[in-house]
Amino acid sequence: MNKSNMVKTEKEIESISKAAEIGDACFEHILEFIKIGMTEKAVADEIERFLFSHGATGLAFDTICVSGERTNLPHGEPSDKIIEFGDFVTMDLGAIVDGYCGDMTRTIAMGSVTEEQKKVYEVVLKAQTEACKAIKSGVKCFDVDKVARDIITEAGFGDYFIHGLGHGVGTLVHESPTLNSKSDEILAENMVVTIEPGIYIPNKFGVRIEDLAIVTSFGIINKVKSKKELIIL
Ligand SMILES: [Mn+2]
Repeated sequence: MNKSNMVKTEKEIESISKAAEIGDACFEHILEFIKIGMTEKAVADEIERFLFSHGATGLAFDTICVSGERTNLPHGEPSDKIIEFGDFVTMDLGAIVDGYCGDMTRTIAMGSVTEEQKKVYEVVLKAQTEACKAIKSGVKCFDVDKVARDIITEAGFGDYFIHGLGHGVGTLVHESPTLNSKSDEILAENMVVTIEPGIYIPNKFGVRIEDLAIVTSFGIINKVKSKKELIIL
């Protein structure tokens, strides 16, 4: 992909912004909808129903809704597992609007969290917010990845951040630039990228927080407005 395709036009950004807005509305709706005792599939179905009934013409990717131990699967498919008290639930969703993709992820807790869950969540949140602050035009992708990775590594969870920080988004949900530890691509104004660090602890749980943002010369314009602080329902 050449640079001119990575840099989005105003119109493209408008479409991606609309997709992100539908995603935010969907997440707000799901916070009311989701209950202990539902299956992951039931929640994923409701996410998709909402996206389509609020202007999506398609899905950017197969909706992810995983709970409990299954939150340690970054690309887990929604299953018949019942959402239980004490579970983390990770939802990764994206509408398509005018052919352009949305992409956002939130992890929420059902009922209560352990100290360990809280700790891991706070580390991912810090990595995510600091990486957001590090992004602007002229910055190399691996340097942004490093901001998040260093925070997670210093907290002792480096082995569990098993993917890159993010990726470009456009007509495809995964486009250039690639934000990972090896990518020396340079961010430019009006690129649209995700910021999505995660920690996935085998046999325990995982946390991922993902925003979708426009790169500018002064920082990002974050298109995902949903709350990032830990939500315990
Ligand atoms: Mn993504």
